[in-house]
Amino acid sequence: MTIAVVIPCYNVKKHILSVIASIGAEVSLIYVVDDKCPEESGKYVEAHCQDPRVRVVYNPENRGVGGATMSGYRQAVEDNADIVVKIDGDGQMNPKLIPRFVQPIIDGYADYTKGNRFYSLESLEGMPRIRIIGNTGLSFLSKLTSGYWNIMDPTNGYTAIHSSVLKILPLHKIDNRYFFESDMLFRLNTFRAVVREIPMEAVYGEEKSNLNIIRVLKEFPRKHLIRFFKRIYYNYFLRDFNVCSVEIISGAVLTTGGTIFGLIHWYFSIMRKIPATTGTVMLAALPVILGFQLFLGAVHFDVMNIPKTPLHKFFEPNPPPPFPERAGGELPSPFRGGAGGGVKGGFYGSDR
Ligand SMILES: Nc1nc2c(ncn2[C@@H]2O[C@H](COP(=O)(O)OP(=O)(O)OP(=O)(O)O)[C@@H](O)[C@H]2O)c(=O)[nH]1
Ligand SMILES: [Mg+2]
Repeated sequence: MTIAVVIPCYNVKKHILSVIASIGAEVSLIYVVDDKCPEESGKYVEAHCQDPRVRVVYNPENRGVGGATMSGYRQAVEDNADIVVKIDGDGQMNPKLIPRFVQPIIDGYADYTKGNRFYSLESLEGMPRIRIIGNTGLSFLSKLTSGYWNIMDPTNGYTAIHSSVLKILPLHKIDNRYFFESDMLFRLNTFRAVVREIPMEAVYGEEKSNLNIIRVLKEFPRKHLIRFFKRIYYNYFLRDFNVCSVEIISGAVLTTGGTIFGLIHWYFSIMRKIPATTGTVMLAALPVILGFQLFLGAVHFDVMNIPKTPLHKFFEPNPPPPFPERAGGELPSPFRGGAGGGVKGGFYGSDR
């Protein structure tokens, strides 16, 4: 199992060597991605770091944290890494936690793991208040957009991914700037990859924040909205058509129909100064109420529809032989214990 670490670097000269030095022996490849860094972090690492695992990748132009991470991902896939971890170069992410992030993937419980700074309430004390409020709002938006209703802290950049899943992701389509972590979640959901969260603490030290809140507020809601509609279209109309799709269509027809009917009759009753009859009011209100209930049903379906069977297992180079070929030709039963029998690691388990 080859574990690689990608470190996007932009003005992190002060921290990068100590970040690399704290990466444990479980990691065999380290990609330092110089994102056209004005401080030339890449050259600095080449000159001052003797670690044989380190390789510096240079972006020809500044692409942002997402673009830098993608360059590292591509190189790691090319070098046949099995799991690729991403940590920042500014020392905010403790490399000692890497084993925590890769273990669920090795054990077959996840395709992608990401940090969550909201587990420990104590650790939140160190987080700037504006960031807590912003993150809570963004987390809810991200649940809608990505379909991972169980995931908090979507902008957390401490992540690990199985390379088989990395290979099927359209890396060129993923957002290059700060939206990239949220975009990753959206893309992962379109493949029904399993995402798990790892509790972690963020360190907010003396480093200067590069995050522009005004830009985030301007950019994120629009990007989330576009991806939300894409996800609904992909998951409920293109790839599947199920009870949720019917609820969405009938909910939309009933609420818009009821609203239009109600507004027209409201207008006429005001113009003619004649109050609408109970029947007219009912004909407007009932479809709106029913439509809203149908939307609620669709949301409930979507929340229950979180992917649960890890995807990377299906890409194993040597999949287990079909059941009858196993020990003694006897059919293993999931209801019988013992060697060779039953379901292993939940691979063949239900997805729902
Ligand atoms: N700001 C910025 N960071 C980049 C860029 N390219 C790569 N990075 C790296 O991406 C990582 C995350 O960037 P940060 O600016 O620290 O983002 P953040 O951790 O979400 O925000 P802070 O809390 O302000 O540190 C760091 O390792 C940067 O060095 C870029 O163009 N701009
Ligand atoms: Mg940072």
